Amino acid sequence: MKSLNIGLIGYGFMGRTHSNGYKRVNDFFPELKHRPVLKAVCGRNAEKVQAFADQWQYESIETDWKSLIARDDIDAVDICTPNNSHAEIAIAAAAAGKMILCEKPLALTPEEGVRMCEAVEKAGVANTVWYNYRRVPAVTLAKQLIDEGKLGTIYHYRANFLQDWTINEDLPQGGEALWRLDAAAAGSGVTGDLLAHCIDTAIWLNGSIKDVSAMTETFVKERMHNETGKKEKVTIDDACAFMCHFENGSLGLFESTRYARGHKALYTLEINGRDASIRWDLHDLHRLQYFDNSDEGRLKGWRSIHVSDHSGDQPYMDKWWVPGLQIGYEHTFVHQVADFISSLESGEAMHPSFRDALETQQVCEAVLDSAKERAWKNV
Ligand code: 4PW
Repeated sequence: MKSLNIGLIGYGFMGRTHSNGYKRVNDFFPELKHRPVLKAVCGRNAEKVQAFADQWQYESIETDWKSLIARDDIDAVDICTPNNSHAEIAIAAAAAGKMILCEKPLALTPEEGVRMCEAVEKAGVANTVWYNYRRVPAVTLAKQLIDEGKLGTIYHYRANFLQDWTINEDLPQGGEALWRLDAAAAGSGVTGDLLAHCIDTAIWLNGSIKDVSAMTETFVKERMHNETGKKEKVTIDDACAFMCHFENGSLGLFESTRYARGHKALYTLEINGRDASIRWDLHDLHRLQYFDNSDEGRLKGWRSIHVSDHSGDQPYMDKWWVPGLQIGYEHTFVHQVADFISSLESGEAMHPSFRDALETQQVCEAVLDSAKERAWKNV
């Protein structure tokens, strides 16, 4: 068994999901020949980063990401920092010859994304972006059914990502804890944070997006800064909806908001083809809803497929428990680590790569431009 030494930069919510993936992968994917080793975790606050290292059993800590990248004992750099530092860290890590696993969205802008792609491609280092929902078994099954042509010509693609955690007007913005509410750190609001997931899955399942027409809204115009205590203008989009044309001729409708009272993290998608339709819902993530128009008339109806088959026919599920038992959100990260290691071993390309994530970034940019200019925008 070879070691794959991981250097994690940033240790918030995503640092935990990734660390869990590294720790569990070999237990459930015994065929892999590499074992991730939690070599070092990096953060600016030594005390807090040490506490994280102790909890998750990282061997060492760093307080400067440049020192982490310079270490000879790090093979892969995992970037879990706010979005405005992805480009600088990734470009330096690529120059140091490190493999890179980067949190989504890839960058603040497509320009940054292009430089990141050029850096990893020039260095020839393995790279991926954590668009984890591709690796929900039911979503991967949807991909297989679409690729096999079971849906026939696709007419409609619609997706929502709904949350409600910023409705409170007294919620502060910015700083280390609430950087997702600061456009300078995050790039955008729901567009880059939530719709980016929907766009990544959509491009993967249904191909490229040609043009978009969007609207965004910022419902609460001013918030107190989390660290300075001063009231400041809110710079992010609180909600965004857009329609689009896909290159394959189908129409897309996307909506995301953090103002949908009652919804904490509801990602849903539906795809309608000539011959069949597919529906999926993150809150029922092990189920794929499927309507097949070739079913016998009296039995025709939506099937609710519980994706838990153990025979190997349903993606990833043979790795887990026994038929009928399900898995959850955290397993998507275990799957991404497994696929990343397996791509290193087989030499097959890993997806989503930085290049794939750049396409999502370009759609996000077109969406934000379209909303600003109130006009259709080509991607
Ligand atoms: O990437 C997204 C996050 O920023 C996640 O998939 C869900 O929404 C959970 O937290 C936020």
